[in-house]
Amino acid sequence: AFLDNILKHETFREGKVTVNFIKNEPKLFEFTEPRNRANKLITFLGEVIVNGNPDVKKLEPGRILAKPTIPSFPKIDGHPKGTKDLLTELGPEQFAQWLKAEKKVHFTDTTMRDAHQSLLATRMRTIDMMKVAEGYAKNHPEIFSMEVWGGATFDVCLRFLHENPWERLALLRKAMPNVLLQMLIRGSNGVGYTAYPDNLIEKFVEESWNTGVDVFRIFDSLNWMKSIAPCIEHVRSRTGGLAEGSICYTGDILNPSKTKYDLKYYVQLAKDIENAGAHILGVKDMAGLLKPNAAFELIQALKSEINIPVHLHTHDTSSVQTATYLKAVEAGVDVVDVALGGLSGLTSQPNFNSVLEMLRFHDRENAMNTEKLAEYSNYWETVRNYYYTFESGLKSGTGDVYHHEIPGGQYSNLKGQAIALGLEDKFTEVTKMYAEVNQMFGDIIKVTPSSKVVGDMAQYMISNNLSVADVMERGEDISFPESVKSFFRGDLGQPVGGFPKKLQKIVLKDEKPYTNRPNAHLEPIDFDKEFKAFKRKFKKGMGRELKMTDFLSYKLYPKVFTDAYNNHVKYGNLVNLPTKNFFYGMEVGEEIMVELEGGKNVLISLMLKGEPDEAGNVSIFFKINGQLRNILIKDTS
Ligand code: 3PY
Ligand code: ZN
Repeated sequence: AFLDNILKHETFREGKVTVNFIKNEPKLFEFTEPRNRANKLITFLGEVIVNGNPDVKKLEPGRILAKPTIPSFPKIDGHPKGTKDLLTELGPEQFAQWLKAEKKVHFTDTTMRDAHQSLLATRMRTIDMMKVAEGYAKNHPEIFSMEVWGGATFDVCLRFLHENPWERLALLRKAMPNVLLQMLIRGSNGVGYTAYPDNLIEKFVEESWNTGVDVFRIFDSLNWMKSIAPCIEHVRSRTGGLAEGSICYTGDILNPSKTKYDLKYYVQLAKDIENAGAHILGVKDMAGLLKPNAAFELIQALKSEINIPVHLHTHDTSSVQTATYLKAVEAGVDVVDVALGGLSGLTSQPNFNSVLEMLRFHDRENAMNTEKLAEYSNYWETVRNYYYTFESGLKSGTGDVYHHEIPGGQYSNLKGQAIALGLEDKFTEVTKMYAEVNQMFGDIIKVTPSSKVVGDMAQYMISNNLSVADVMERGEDISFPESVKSFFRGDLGQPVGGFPKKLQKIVLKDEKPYTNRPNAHLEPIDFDKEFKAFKRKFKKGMGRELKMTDFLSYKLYPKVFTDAYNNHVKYGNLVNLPTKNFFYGMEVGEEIMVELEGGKNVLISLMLKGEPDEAGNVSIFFKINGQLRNILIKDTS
């Protein structure tokens, strides 16, 4: 490539080469793609081979990572007509009416978002989704929607997977052009953990639609309409998609002593969401607290009090949520969320394959090819094994969830942390403290990010041996976790019934909380000016022009984006690296085919891995398309 650069150089071709030619022409060292890309790729592989992927433990000896079987699909041009086609044809308002008039129950498949967020710490990589995306959309065009984006996936893509979340969305859109793609958005908190300027969220919604999102499930972690309503408005004004305004369900409407979140409360909130312009009402049971009989009452009331379709989401932490779906179906729910068998159950969604069987011959049955779906379930079960280091260790359902009310995603995280620290026996203590902190905070809605505040406080109290009484009595001397201060300051909005005043004073000391929208305190983004500055700052580029979507990633997560950018400059695009090699490197003698950005394939084999020399450098020999390449990697272990 170096010689190639010399031969192609103007000075050389014109015969004007002097002794300093090579020294003065840094361009000669800029190797053209794809050689440069392959070099970057083996640099990453070398790092993982020598030092491991910092995100995982080394592959445990003896663990077999079997090759998953990809289900076959009809080799047809184009995709069979699905819900996305219907949305295009009808527009969101009429589409919602169509959905409401449907007799059969519909399904959202969460496998590619919430299921792996809740079971595998959100680590599912794009390549494993792409292997089945096209076939799935061709085999199952009758699916209502595929939840594929938002929630924690955005952050984790950038932070841990070295992937661009926007690119994931665009790829999935291309593979599944016929069915609705769905995302989860945390109202004014977007896909982050704090409030952002309104015009940033607006732009984010617009670009999400442009890249591929059709259904926006919008919630607020305190059920605060002032955070939900503006986001519904963004969807209505900036996209042709569906705004699914959602209520987060907590407590138990069947329990007469729990009066804060009763049926009346939920029905009123649903009406507010409908009045704010939502096309669909989401009922987001993030902890899986909605019991079967409560579901019947709630869904029946909602169906009679509002005029938009109702979409139910739950987590199977208790392991009885399939019964909840049966009751909800009988009460007239329009859509329910399920995950393919291999990634279902426990803190994830109920099992799609089993829910279909449960409803076979029911008068609201939505018949699907269950044999084919079983093949997809098997695919995910095999793929799941590659992510075994992210499993939480949870083995069975738990009835305790009705007491501590910890959301599915958070529960597996906390449990995993406790197991990793050898504090499994302390986990019960953490969950009990979580419930106590919730009461101390005034019994709040707990879902990202408010759930994180409760979790942080519970862990802080356990590790500092503090009781609720200690906090209330000697709180002046306690320096509270940052997230707790921020919550009581009003950064996440206002909880139902307001903040407990005494505790708020203890936490904030002399700081004054605000009571209006946190966004009102944030300067709007000057897109023209800041986007230009952004392009200057990251001018090394990513082998392509920087886009508005990159800028949005940066504004949402400045540090995470900057790290991801630097990684990209160093390692290139890693999205096509097989998952086994991304996490666990390569074995000597192993040979892999990787598609480089731009479509070229390279064959990479690991020939030899040396021992660290005196300086700690390890020499690694690869073959790239048959040519030997040697790199040195510093052993930092
Ligand atoms: C998220 O906000 O990521 C959630 O999944 C909340 O349940
Ligand atoms: Zn969920």
